[in-house]
Amino acid sequence: MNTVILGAAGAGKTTLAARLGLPDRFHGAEPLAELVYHARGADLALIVFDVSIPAQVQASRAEIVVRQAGIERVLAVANKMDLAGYEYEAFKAARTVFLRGWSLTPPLFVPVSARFGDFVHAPGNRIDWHYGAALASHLGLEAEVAA
Ligand SMILES: Nc1nc2c(ncn2[C@@H]2O[C@H](COP(=O)(O)OP(=O)(O)OP(=O)(O)O)[C@@H](O)[C@H]2O)c(=O)[nH]1
Ligand SMILES: [Mg+2]
Repeated sequence: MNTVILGAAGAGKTTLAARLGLPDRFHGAEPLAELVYHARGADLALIVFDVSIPAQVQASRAEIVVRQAGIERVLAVANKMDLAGYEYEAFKAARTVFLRGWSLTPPLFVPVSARFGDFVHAPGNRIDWHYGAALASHLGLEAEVAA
């Protein structure tokens, strides 16, 4: 699967890419046309945002890239949950702000801490209110992780 990681500068893209073994192509502040050009052909976009910073504008930028590059699948990665005490309320509030900048069908949101690994390869025990799969499962990386 060809995956691109989008998101604001400093949102945690490099940290997450390293954990998942994915290419880390963007720093977040590139012109949109450049992002679109390099994201073409991707099957999946991970849109990483920092839950401690309002992500509305970043969501809009990412949405343009996703649409213009023709990327079919999107996952919104609510990162730095550790900074928010792993609290559900913080996740919900950050997701609401993200969605203010998003007009396509809402993506699936996965709360993670790229720094500490919660919900990256496995859920862990600190985010106990989210019942979805860890990111790696969504990316079909389980086999490689287990190997
Ligand atoms: N507390 C916390 N810090 C994080 C987390 N993920 C990343 N960071 C920190 O946030 C800073 C930016 O992380 P990067 O992974 O470099 O973010 P980036 O999106 O690649 O940044 P640019 O490439 O500069 O756009 C670094 O100091 C990371 O250690 C996280 O889950 N929790
Ligand atoms: Mg980076």
